[in-house]
Amino acid sequence: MAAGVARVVLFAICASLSYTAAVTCPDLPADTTAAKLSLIAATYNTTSTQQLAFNGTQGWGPTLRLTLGQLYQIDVTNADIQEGTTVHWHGQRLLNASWADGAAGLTQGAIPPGGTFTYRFLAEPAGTHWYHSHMMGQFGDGLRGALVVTDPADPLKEFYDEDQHLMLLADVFNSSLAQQLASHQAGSAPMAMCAGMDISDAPFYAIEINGQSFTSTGRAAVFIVKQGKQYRYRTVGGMSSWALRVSVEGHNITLIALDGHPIAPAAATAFEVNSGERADFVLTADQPVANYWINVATMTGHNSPAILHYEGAPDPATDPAFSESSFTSSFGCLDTNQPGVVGLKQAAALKAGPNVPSPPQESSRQITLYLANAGSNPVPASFAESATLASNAYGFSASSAATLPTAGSALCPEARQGAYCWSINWKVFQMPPQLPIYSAANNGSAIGTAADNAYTITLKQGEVVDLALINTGYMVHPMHLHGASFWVLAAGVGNILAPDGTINTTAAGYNLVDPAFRDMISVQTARIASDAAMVSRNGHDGMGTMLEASDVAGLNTSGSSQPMDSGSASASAGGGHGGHGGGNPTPMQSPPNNFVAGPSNGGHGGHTPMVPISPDDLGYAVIRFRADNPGVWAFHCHIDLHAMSGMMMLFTVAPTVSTTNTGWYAPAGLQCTM
Ligand SMILES: [Cu+2]
Repeated sequence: MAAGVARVVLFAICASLSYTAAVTCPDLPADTTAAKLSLIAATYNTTSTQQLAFNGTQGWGPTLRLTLGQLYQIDVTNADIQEGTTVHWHGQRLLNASWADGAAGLTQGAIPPGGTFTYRFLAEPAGTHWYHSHMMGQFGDGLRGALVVTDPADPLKEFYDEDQHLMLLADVFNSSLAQQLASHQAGSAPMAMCAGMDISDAPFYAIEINGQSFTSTGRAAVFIVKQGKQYRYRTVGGMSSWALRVSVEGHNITLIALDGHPIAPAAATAFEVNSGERADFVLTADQPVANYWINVATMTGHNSPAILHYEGAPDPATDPAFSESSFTSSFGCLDTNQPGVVGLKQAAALKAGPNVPSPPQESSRQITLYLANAGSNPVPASFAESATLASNAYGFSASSAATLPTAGSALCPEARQGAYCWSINWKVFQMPPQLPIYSAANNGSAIGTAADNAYTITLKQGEVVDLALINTGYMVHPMHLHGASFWVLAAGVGNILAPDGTINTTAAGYNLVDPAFRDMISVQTARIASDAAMVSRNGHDGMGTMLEASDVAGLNTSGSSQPMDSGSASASAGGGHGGHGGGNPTPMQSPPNNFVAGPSNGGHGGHTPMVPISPDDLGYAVIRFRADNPGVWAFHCHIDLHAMSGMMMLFTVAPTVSTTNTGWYAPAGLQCTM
């Protein structure tokens, strides 16, 4: 079937990125103090919206509830996934255990079919986290699960009575991530836009909450509460693309943690969550005994709700007011400035909560990272000039800068098709030819040679690093740092850089008192300065020429003949999602007016880069972290299509310890060398 073909295609992509020989992964030497768990990754259903699964479960894999400070040993077996697999423990620090980070091609090779890799790490920090495959495309195809680290001395305990509710959010598709990427590279994928902003480059099919939605499984998730009690909800943004807004009909909520770390309680009517982010909130069941909708909508307004059920209210399964045909299926494009909504514009102002460490008041290293589509976001003149300085703000050599595109000429590297190649500082990430890990086997030596396309910055152990993240386009990028949490010192829209690319800290306006501590930062889009500028937009981040849907009435049906829709046809035939009456609109079949369709890239010849955006209109965030965890750590966009197509880089924290101290090295032979 098409899906099987897609897995082969993905394997081919990986192979081209030097996933060569699969080797066995020896067991870790026994440690009797470790608590033992196991996961099995396997093909699930290649004709459904979920192609892969952990432990054979529909929806998310088993929830791992770990205790803060306990050592865990987790055996991950790959039953039959041909291109291999790995598991990343998203949000876990993995102090001195970079080898167990699960970043395929970076800290370990893929676990081959029939192979088992044993991970071992200390559970910290506490909070709501998750685990997922770190092979490209696989978490969006189903390899994801919740990981909750509980703290017996939870500083948030006073805010809630009950802590049993997990709200696991996922976007599911009728095409694999590999198919979606191929469509973009062929320049034939649909794009969702609102008010000139690029909302998603994945096709909308359905949003699942805890593995359920009217569209994909025929029923909504139900959360049971008892009147008068306060509930902690642990939300995990397991989407591979779509950002979501969550609100509970008739109830306000209070956010108490982001990415597992406490924040000062923040009341909200709704909150937004991007790919990879977690949000804990408290819901007080203080309304009349009844059923209520929990609306979970994309920013284009597609709603896939769950149900809040008070004990004593009618059974929602038989309550006609909560049937598939009775909810609001579309709100239209959502207003990102609506009062009471905590979205990424407001998240920048959220403060640290109890027990969160204060940031170091000074940094010893500043690095500027532009987030751009190398295929269509032109290089600003100031970047092109400052990148050639011997000591530039971008952490690469002047000779490396010579290989970067010049202003206005940005295009994907030859090896990447079309104009779809996301980048950091116009470097399109490619996997290094060898694992760049520090290990006893290579005596602690650093990155392999010929890894220039694997954009890598080496940090000194103990360094305090500021990253200025500059968004040059009209699409949000939820960036994730492995191996450390960071303080969000500043975020907004404007120019925070000096002409040489270094950070103008005055302009950035740091919060050095009580900034939130996170492992995700969703960087705001550039501002569309005027209606005229919006109308004149002649391209966008993801592809070349794009047209507003209102200008291409009738054109949007072109999607039905595109590669990514071949999965649509088979999924429809098998699952029959078309028959849900008043349920969610499915843009693949009936695009709403906020979707636009190709033609797109013109990457070869017809490509027209976007007009540069004024430096005053760029989105930005500045984060600070302490490079105190030796090893190799990925930094990447969590939108999987973006990471897959190049929006990734590496930080390596060089050892200052003696090479005879192998405590943080990969145990010999364990790394499944590529
Ligand atoms: Cu991105």
